[in-house]
Amino acid sequence: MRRLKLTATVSIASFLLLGLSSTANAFHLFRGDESGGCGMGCCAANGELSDDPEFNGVRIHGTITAEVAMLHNTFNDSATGLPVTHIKVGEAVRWSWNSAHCHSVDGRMDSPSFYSEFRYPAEPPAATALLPGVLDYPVFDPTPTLTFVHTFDTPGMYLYFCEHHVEIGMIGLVIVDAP
Ligand SMILES: [Cu+2]
Repeated sequence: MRRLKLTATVSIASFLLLGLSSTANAFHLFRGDESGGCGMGCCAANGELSDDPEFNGVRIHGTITAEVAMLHNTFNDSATGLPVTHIKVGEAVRWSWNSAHCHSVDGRMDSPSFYSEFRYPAEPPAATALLPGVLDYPVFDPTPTLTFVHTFDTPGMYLYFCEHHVEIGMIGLVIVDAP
């Protein structure tokens, strides 16, 4: 009887954990393909991504004056602590993947537009998971291995989002002042 109870308890616990895990995977723990390729449009990448112009194989950026961390499902500007970034024309913003998960910086609804593409770090930062194998919830890692840099050359307000997490509020704003 006792054994039966124990088995039942373990089964219920496993069911709950499995349910939680698969729901979470479907929701926002998605990280593409574990083999380092692409999964559902999210591909592995490394180093610095940019859509700034290239000259002789080198990306030409403005001075990077703002840093935005991509956390669980938010954009966090290091200066404001909010998903709001304030710069001047000609300056650049650097976004960083601070965990192993899929994100994008998608500003394609504005003009001029910007887009990082949908990526996850091929060499994930050494972020520890909250409950490894059960809830691979990312803990902030200050040493990102994947970043995206974009230089803003036109004053204005630029609303952007992460295409994977937009429905749970992963939206940001860049305000670019005239010089
Ligand atoms: Cu995201």
